[in-house]
Amino acid sequence: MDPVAQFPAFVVVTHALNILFVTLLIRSGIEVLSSFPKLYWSDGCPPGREWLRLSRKNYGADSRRTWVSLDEEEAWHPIVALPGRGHLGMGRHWHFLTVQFWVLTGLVYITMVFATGYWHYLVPDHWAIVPQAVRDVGTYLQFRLAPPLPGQPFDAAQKLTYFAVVFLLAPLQIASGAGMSPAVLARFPRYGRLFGGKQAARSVHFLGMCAFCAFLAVHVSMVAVHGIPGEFGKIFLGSADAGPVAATVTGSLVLVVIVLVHIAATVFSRIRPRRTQQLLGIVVHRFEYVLSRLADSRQRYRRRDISEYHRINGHPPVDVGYRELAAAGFRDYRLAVGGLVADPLTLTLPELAALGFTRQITNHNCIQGWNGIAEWGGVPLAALIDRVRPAAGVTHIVFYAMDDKALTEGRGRYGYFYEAVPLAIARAPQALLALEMNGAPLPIEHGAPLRLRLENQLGYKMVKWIEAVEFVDDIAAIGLGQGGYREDQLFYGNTPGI
Ligand SMILES: Nc1nc2c(c(=O)[nH]1)N[C@H]1C(S)=C(S)[C@@H](COP(=O)(O)O)O[C@H]1N2
Ligand SMILES: [Mo]
Repeated sequence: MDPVAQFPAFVVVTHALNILFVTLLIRSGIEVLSSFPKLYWSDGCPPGREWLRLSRKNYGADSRRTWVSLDEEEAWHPIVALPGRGHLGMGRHWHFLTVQFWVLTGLVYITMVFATGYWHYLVPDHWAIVPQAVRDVGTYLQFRLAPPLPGQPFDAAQKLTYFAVVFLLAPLQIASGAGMSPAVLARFPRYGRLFGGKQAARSVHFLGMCAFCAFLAVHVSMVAVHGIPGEFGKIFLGSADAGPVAATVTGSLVLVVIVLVHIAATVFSRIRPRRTQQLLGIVVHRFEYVLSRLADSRQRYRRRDISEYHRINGHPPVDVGYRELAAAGFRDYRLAVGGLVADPLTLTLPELAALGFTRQITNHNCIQGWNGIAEWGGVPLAALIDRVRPAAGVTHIVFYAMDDKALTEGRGRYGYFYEAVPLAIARAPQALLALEMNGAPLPIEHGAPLRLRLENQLGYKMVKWIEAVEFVDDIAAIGLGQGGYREDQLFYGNTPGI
């Protein structure tokens, strides 16, 4: 096969798929970014310390009006974000669906590259390629075409760039992406430290995305410079001898199909969000559940890692009943534990604490992207589970909260906050019913008198202001049936390990 005249079929196919997947990843990633359009280098995300803020909204650490992280969300246009206009849950589903196919495509590509000997055209074998590449760039800057390396399809600048994208940038994006997953961070805290923490991983991931965009811009303009019919023939038909019309038509068709997939994904997500959540969930929820099951939390941060500032999400309950409880120091608070258990219970806070008390310093990851490290003190959930003895068929534990979102949020949503947690995840190490934060009783805004800690999950599973706990064998009839308030109302996944 003459590599100069044609690309092998595996390159043609994986290249086309790659255009689709990378553009889907960029748009859905931008959607995720829009929910917390601030970037930090250090964990804790103190307001005002971001190195980049893509939002006019700016809340200070000492703001008089209480604000929550949901207020920081932006809504960006569907042209840049998938699906756009502030649909974090959907953006995540697209991102985590696409990434699986992208990684798969990448694995097939890499395997073929090495199996076919194609790697000779991709992997530099001599340092001389660096000055050569610099010279090529100079040539292009003089509006002349750089010659390909002898007997190879690419010029030196091209070869070096493709090598960097395939073997450095793509792995960096995968690694920094994993460096943001609560399950990965919980199971392998050292891995997180490799990047300098979750926020640094997030910043690297963002900069990697910028690098991909820059590559795309240059790559596309170089295609235009070299001549579209010829380049389209090579990369979409695998042949430099294809007629210019056939090449241009085929290449354009592939691109049109890719644009149509984007439009379909955007429109479908917006008009059928529940269907999208469920369909994409077939892959994504399962992946997140398996990850959550495999990655037990083993966090042991030091006292000096504790974040000076810890963001809040969710406004406290506003009803008289809660305010009276709080005013009396929660002396009259009772936790009701029932459902499919042998020994239903009602516990005062001291009775609950008597089931066993531990402390842990762990990292809290909100779905929006911020994090914070704190010490949590309370009762291992396993102790409560063992105390009430669940029936054989129990699948989930449901935690009901005291905040009615219709009253506290003002976004037209309604209903009391709740989350259902699969039994296996509720039993996992470091699953805690927290009564204390950083050595003091839980502050009101962080969930007083009792909140959940599930240290390998995202923040929204960790119900604050818990009122009751129910053991169930089915979640379909609870709320809107998706496994939690945020799953019901914002289409999030229900065992978020990423
Ligand atoms: N009852 C209740 N619990 C809740 C929420 C809420 O709105 N209501 N928000 C969740 C979300 S999205 C996050 S990130 C965490 C935030 O915890 P923090 O405010 O203590 O930082 O609480 C979770 N628990
Ligand atoms: Mo959150």
